[in-house]
Amino acid sequence: MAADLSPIDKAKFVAAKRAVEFIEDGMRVGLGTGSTAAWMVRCLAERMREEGLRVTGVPTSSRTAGLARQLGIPITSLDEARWLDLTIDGADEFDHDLALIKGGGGALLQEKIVATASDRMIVIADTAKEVAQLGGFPLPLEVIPFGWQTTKALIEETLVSLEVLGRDVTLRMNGERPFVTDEGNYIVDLHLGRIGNPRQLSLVVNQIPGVVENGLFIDICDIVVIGHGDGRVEVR
Ligand code: ABF
Repeated sequence: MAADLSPIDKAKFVAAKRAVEFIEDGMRVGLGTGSTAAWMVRCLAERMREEGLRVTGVPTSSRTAGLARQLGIPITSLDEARWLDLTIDGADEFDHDLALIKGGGGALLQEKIVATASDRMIVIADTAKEVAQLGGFPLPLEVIPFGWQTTKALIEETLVSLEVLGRDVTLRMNGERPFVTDEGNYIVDLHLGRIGNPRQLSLVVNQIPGVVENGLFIDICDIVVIGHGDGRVEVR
């Protein structure tokens, strides 16, 4: 599976492969979204084929559901599973407290619900995702389409009141149209540069009417598995 991979894909692959070793027979597992998580789904399918491992997956997006079905991994809904043993997902950034920015792929809402409903969450990442301070990657907020421009203005006002420095807030587009999430919502991206107090920001933006959820994952991730381009893996 790993033949002829670029260093970045190799890093994602080795992190995914190592994380899949945490999965035990009979587990209910949250399946993340993104290119690193896609490697994890492939590695899981391989273990299930080769070792007869039985797992039920709960996908965090229609994309991941499609991939899992294609690879023969049994999937169910979170409502059916209720509680999960483990979720494995990618991230856009992680810091030394294992706080994360997620949602670059637009699946942050399902990802946060599924990760929160799991006994443990493992993030798989390449070395480029590690940062001293979150915020270099734009922070996604999922917003209801109704009145989104008002919601965006309220977000901007909130950033001013918090004295957040970078305050560029943009609607995520898909060509000429707004990007639409699996839940039918829009995403606005906050280009902040750095986030001084992620916990405060996460609580405050979620109070704004029209904001459904934000991409800060705090006290949710338990372990980060970091892949290097030369095939080394670190578990933290
Ligand atoms: C998901 O996919 C996200 O929350 C994050 O935005 C993205 C990471 O993608 P990749 O693994 O392709 O870098 O995990």
